[in-house]
Amino acid sequence: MIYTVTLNPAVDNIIRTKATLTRGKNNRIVEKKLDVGGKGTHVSVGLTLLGEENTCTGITGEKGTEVLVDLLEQYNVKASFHTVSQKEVRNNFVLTDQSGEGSYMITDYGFALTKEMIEEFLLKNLTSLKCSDTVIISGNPSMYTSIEVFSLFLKKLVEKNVRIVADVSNSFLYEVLQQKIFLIKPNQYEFSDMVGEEVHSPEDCISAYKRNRTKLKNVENISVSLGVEGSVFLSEEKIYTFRPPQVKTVNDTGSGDAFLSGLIFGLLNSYSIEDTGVLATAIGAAKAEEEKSTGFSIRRSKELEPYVNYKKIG
Ligand code: TA6
Repeated sequence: MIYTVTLNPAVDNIIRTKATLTRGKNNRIVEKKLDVGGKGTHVSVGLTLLGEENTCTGITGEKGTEVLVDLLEQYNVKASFHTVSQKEVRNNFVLTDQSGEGSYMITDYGFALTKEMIEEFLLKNLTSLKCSDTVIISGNPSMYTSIEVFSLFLKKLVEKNVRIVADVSNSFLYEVLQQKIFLIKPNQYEFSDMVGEEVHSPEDCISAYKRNRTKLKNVENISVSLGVEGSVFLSEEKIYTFRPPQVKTVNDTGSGDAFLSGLIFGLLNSYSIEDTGVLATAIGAAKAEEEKSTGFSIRRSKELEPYVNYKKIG
């Protein structure tokens, strides 16, 4: 079974303005909609669209959970959140306009997780976890959460000997690297922190990876996202670069999460690295063409696959 874990889920308030967003001007709203927010929730939507059964879990505030669960149900995603009384679901804001230059993401902090919340979550929502399962921790807990609490959660997963995928950053990513991890998806800045040297291009990533293999020995697969430059897939046996085709960007929010759902789908279904990377890259590009912050058109991603450029490096 696959479980996504979003430790700070959100409802995205997507606001589209008529003209390009400009300071000092009255930026008239042409459309407002709510969508699923928080990274692991997006991965669950992506996996569900790809036909991969999964359970969308996490810890969220009691107030407003029904909005988030309803939004997930619209994508046929099965949700099982641990809800904390007296807390509310986080509201994030995604501003888009017709400039085609991407979105502005304005996010709330959310609330600090405690040891008790983690223990209750594991007891109530991850009870049937077994060693062949995959747990995808995607999105950081609120930054008010102590690293000890996050580390406790990780250690409990390691004890259950599950396959762990993590898309987290900052001190949470450092914590993840202390454990045996199946896949991480850092961006180039997070990867620079991991290896302790600046990386600006796919070539920089590859040479830095080769110089720092010992530091990264716990991680089986790494996909470094490099924005428009695409991504670099790094593992002991295989190294590839993938570059997305040019698309008209409507809302790039959630493209990285959609990409991750494609990576996971390919790797867990024993696709070749080429096919996995092409699938994931086309999905990320298809997502950017959508107005909402989650979901993508499978048909459109199939159309885009032939235009994904990839290179086998090692
Ligand atoms: O990756 C997209 C997204 O999940 C948005 O939907 C928005 O909710 C934001 O990222 C949440 O990011 P955060 O790092 O605050 O959990």
